[in-house]
Amino acid sequence: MVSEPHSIKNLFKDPLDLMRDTELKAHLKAIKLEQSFDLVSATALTKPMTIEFYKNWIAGGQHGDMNYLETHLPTKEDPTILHESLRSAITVGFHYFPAIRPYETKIPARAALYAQNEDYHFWLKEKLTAAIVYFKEKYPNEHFLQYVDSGPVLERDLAYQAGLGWFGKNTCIIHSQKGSLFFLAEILTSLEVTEKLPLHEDLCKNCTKCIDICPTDALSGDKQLNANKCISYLTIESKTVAPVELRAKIGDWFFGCDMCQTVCPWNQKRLNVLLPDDSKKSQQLVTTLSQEKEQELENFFRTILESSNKKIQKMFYGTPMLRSGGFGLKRNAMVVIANRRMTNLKPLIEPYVQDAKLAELARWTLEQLT
Ligand code: B12
Repeated sequence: MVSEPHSIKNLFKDPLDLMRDTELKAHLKAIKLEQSFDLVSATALTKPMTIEFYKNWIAGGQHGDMNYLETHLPTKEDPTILHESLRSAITVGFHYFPAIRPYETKIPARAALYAQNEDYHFWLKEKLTAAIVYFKEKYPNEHFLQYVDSGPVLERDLAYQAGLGWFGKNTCIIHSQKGSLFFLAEILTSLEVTEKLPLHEDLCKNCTKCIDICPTDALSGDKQLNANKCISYLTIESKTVAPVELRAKIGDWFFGCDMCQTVCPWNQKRLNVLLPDDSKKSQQLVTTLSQEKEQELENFFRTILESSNKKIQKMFYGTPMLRSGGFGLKRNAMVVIANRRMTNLKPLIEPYVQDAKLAELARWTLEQLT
């Protein structure tokens, strides 16, 4: 189903090393250096190679209640809807581990590695803006539009086409040197990019570690993720409470999940050097904590359960956790409290039995604590 006009031989290579267009390459190298991007490349803005997979995924309801993914379909298929002049995409990868923009108070609950940075939608956009200033100086008559995550752009497909990595079995874009713990972002432009860089060869081969470790079986096969079951969806994007059969499987993940990435052999180099203990812990569904850390976690959940949703929004302003809002973070706290059997917090759960949206989950949590 994937149309592949490119050759596939980008093995262990920085895509810029493969680029023959010397003018473009010089500019991309300059912005890479100035903005400390890990990966930079460019590709023509044609119909995405994997759009049929996207369509089938949506048609199969695998996107849960992320309705915006349905709305985005026409624009993802034809990005010139955004602006008729658009011809190409400059696509970048920027690592989020180790945290490059950690926020002041590290939260004691288990959160995905990307969420340990300030909200990247702001600071990564600033980097793209600076790169656009650079390009505008060189090409004042061309158009440049920046996108980070939330736009109607099929980011992984563009990254794949530009040689930034391959689609891993966990669906993440993985690069043989950089792993997958990086954000993607793009500058869509009217500049013409005609060169087709070789695609990065799929190096997952026979490995199925990500599929095997996923506690909720969200990965149903090679490059197939059912968001309805993904812990990341259940704790970040979902607007409802996780189905009962999945709650225990969420373990003590409070916000997002990284298990399909921390188990990946292509991330081990980075993880082992920089996070020797925690990377091992992250293979556990419920992590073992020292008494002191357990107390910190208890205090943290106390604050969440005792605060109004408005106050929670203020507390998490500027962090990715704001995305879940007060309802979402209270929901996530209850699941972790149940799975860690944090019985001291029972009295704080009890009032939620009257809550319009959290009553059923509160009752379930109390049952787990008896
Ligand atoms: C919706 C969304 C989610 C959803 C759905 C995830 C998903 N896999 O789609 C949820 C909330 C679950 C989620 C979770 C995460 N997300 Co997210 N998410 C997005 C978002 C907004 C849209 C993704 C999308 O369009 N999905 C549609 C489905 C169909 O895509 P897909 O599952 O990747 O499927 C593709 C492949 O399977 C491929 N394919 C299928 N079969 C075949 C066969 C062949 C031969 C080939 C070549 C390809 C192929 O085609 C499909 C379509 O492209 C993007 C940003 C964006 N604008 O693109 C970020 C994005 C994908 N997420 C990102 C991140 C960091 C995460 C998390 C790691 C966060 C976390 N730790 O909690 C997890 C990872 C979970 C996972 N394994 O994917 C990064 C990924 C960076 C990278 N290196 O890949 C992105 C790009 C955001 C960003 N700007 O950095 N995310």
